[in-house]
Amino acid sequence: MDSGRLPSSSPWVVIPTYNEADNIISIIAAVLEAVSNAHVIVVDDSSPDGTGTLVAELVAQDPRVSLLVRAQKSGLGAAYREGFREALERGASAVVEIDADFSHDPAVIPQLLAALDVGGGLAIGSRYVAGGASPGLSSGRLAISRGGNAYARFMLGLPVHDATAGFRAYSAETLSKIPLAEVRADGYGFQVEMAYRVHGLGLPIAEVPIIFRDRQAGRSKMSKRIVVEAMLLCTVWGVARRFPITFHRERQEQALDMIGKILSRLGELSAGKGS
Ligand SMILES: Nc1nc2c(ncn2[C@@H]2O[C@H](COP(=O)(O)OP(=O)(O)OP(=O)(O)O)[C@@H](O)[C@H]2O)c(=O)[nH]1
Ligand SMILES: [Mg+2]
Repeated sequence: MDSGRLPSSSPWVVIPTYNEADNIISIIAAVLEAVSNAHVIVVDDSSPDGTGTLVAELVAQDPRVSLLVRAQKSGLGAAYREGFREALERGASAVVEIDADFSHDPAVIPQLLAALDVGGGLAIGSRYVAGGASPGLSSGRLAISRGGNAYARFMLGLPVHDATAGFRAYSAETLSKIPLAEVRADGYGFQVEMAYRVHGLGLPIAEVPIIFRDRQAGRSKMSKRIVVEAMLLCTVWGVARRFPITFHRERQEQALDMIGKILSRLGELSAGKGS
C-alpha cells in the first residue's frame, strides 16, 4: 500500500454470500450509498437461489461492483480470504467485512474507516462495548456469543469485547502483514483468529459500538460446527500461548490437524441436516 494514503481513501467492502437473493441487491445499494467511494466484492459460493446471477447483472451495470464465484459452499473464512486477496490486489486502502443479511448497518462503515484513519490496524463493529447492543437475539444465541467472547478474551489475552464480530475494517497495511494462506479457521473462529493475529502484530484494535439486528430475510448459515471450531481453536492457541515450550509449533500443528479431522467428521454427520 502507498503509505501516504489514508485507509478511508479507497475502501473495498467484501460481502460473502450463500443464498442471499432476498438481501444482496439492497445491501450492495446501502453500502454504496453509505460509502460513496467504496468498491464492493461479493464472494458467492454458487448459491442455489441465484444470488450470483443477480450480482452478475449488477456487475455489468456498475463498475464499483465485482463478483467472485466459488464452485461450492466452502465456508466463510475461505470466502473472506479470497475476497481480501482480490481487494488488496486491486489496490484497496482498507477492506471491510459485512454480512449480507442487514444484521450490520452499512451506515456505520464510515466510523470504522475513521477509526483506521487515526491509527487503528483493525476496527471492529462491537455489540459489547458501551452503546452497542443486539436486541432480538435469543437468550441462547446471546449466551453462546457472550460466553465465546469471554473465553477468547481469557484464553488469548485479547483486549477485545467482541472478537467474533463479522462487521469490521482492516487497513490494507495490516491485512498485507497477515499470511492469509496460514489462517485456518472458518466462521467465528476466523474472526477471532484474525483479531488475534492483528494483536500479535502489535497493532491497535478499535471497537465501534453497533446495534446488531437479527436477519429479516433469508436463512441463517450458523451451525454447531462453527461454534465448536472456534472453541477448540481458542483452546489450542491459548494453551500454546501459556506453555510455548511444551506446546511448541509442531505439537500445535498436530492439535490443529486433529481439530480439522474432528470438524470434517462433524460436518459429514450434519451434512444430511443441511448445516
Ligand atoms: N461465500 C460464503 N458465504 C457464506 C457462507 N456461510 C455464510 N455466508 C455468508 O456470511 C454471512 C453471515 O452468515 P449468516 O448466515 O448470516 O450467519 P450469522 O450471522 O452467524 O447467523 P444469523 O445471525 O442467524 O444470520 C452472510 O452474508 C452469509 O450469506 C459460506 O460458506 N460461503
Ligand atoms: Mg447473519
